[in-house]
Amino acid sequence: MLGGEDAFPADLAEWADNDLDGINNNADIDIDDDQMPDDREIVYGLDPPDGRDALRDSDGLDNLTKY
Ligand SMILES: [Ca+2]
Ligand SMILES: [Ca+2]
Ligand SMILES: [Ca+2]
Ligand SMILES: [Ca+2]
Repeated sequence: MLGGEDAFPADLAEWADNDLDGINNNADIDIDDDQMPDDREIVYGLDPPDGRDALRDSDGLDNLTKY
């Protein structure tokens, strides 16, 4: 959970855009643009705002390939 951080406090519909792709985090299914949806990152125990973790794995296969 990213609780509480709102970069646009004046606009309740506007939230931080973590990956700066023009889609606010609350509407963006992939907030780090690593091509793995955030819900899938959570399933794999990854960090949705971390754009590098989809390519980081312990078994030699990157998580993006497995996805
Ligand atoms: Ca975004
Ligand atoms: Ca992602
Ligand atoms: Ca995105
Ligand atoms: Ca990630």
